[in-house]
Amino acid sequence: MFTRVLVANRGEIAVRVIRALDELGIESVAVYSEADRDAQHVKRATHAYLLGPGPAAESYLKVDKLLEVIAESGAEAVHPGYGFLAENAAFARALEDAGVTFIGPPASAIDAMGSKTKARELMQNAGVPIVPGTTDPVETLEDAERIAEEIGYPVAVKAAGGGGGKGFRVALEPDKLQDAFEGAAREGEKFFSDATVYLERYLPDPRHVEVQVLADGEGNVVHLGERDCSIQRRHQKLIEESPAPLVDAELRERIGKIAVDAARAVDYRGAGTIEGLLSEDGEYFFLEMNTRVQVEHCVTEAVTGVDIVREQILIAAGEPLGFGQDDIHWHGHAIECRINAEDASKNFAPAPGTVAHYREPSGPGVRVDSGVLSGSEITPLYDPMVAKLIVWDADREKATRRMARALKEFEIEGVKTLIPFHKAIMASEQWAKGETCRDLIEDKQWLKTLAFDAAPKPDDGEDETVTKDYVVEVGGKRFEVRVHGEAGGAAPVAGAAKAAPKKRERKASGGAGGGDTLASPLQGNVFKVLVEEGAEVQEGALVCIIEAMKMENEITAHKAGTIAELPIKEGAAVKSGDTLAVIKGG
Ligand code: MV4
Repeated sequence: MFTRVLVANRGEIAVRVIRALDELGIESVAVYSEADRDAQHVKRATHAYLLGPGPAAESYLKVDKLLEVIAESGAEAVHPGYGFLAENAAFARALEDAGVTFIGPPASAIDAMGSKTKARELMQNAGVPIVPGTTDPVETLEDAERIAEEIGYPVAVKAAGGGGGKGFRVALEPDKLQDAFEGAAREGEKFFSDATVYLERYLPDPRHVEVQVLADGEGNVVHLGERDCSIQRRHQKLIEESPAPLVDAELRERIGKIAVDAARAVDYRGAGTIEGLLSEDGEYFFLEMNTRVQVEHCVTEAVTGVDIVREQILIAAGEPLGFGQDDIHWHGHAIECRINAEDASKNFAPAPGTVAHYREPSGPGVRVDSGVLSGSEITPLYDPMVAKLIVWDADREKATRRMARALKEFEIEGVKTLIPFHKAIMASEQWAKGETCRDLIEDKQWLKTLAFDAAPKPDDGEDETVTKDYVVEVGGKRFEVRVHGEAGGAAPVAGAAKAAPKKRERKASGGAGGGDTLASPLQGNVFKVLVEEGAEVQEGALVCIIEAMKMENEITAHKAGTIAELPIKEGAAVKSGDTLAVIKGG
């Protein structure tokens, strides 16, 4: 067994891995960027080393620096978590060359699954069902047009280097194919330096159902059942659950076998996930394999009792699996909500900031995996997840009530999060019926109802408005009241405060700067400008796309009118509060 393991990641997954190491009696080595000096993963690890400046390219992605730290710390193995270097075959090989164990699959399996066209061909040869379409790259638009006719519209165009929905476009009809083809290629080039695309039949309203597998070095492969991750927003999963609402024991066995076959076909070792689509008529198709631990692994842990991260470490240390397929039993129902620093009412705009107050829910059946504490900064440098809230209960309905209860207990102040969104989904009829909730997530009017309480206006030097919470007792009954009043004026509640209450809430991080000005709700780079000066726009029309926190954020017009000013350029940086457009009239 290892005596010291380096965790090449940050945030909640680094904490998760450190916990598993601690339970195995293994020392942990954390690494961190300058932005993460006070992070929880750094505090919890046995040892910690600075990698470099905040941007991931100068810290968490810097292979040379990591290799230096690995050597200096004496770590014998590296756990990559998810994201960053987790699916980087070159990193896995560099470790191997340095005589260090990569806690993950062989580099050859990462490579095999990294190219989606190669993976589709391998899977087809292994008898794993793939979505009908091409296994070879589609070189030209003319080829695409011919093949799309054979497949039949609508077709999905996907980037071969992609995955997780990056470089995924749909052409509903022939005259939309060029846009889809070029869009997917452009995104593939941008994110993966690979403009290769392939075509698939587009399945209407499928479920995203994925199967967790574990494989040891002795040829034992087991599956831990499925997770349903159909509730997504722009290919970011928001809610996951296990078991999947539409999967019974028979289907579980069938897709479990498909997943085991897929893993065997690439000589897999460690924990991996077969992602697939379950069509409306119950057909299951392989989509791609994730060769790492996933964000949503916790729901599988809850229903099987298997500690997936511990198993990863044991397998990498050369131990055989301590159980077979017949030892795996599923019990109850688990749901995970990703608590992102995002404002669902503003089209899921990122809402970075400082977590002023933080208190996690607890009680029966509740697990919180998080990397933050009160005072932590959610920076636009990394992904926006503040915490994962996972609940378990005997069945789906009970688990739903437990999730609603835990969401109510969760106290996060200073940054806007998806808590109101999750509360609304848990209370919805669609969720109760086990639907994908796509109609809700894409409904701008519904999302607007999730708006946060109005925050005070920025200080304009004159009649500043402040918000303060008070507890009052009326006839012995306790009430919590929120008072919006003038800062310099008389105390809004008699006797409650002598001095003017201090401004407590952070300035609203979204929406218009007031009047005609459309202000940027976030810091990022202008990816695309979709209007011109002088153009007429409707309220809600797409004005521009700002790339931040690895996401493309659609910024829409806050009112109807004419674009009078448009001081933005594609590729340029914008700060939160910068004017994106001035819209006059309307
Ligand atoms: C698809 C699809 C329909 N047909 N592929 C790919 C990445 C993943 N994030 C979702 N992906 C999809 N691939 C074909 N051929 C529909 C989706 C899809 C989806 C699937 C299940 C549940 C929710 C979804 C949300 C968006 C897209």
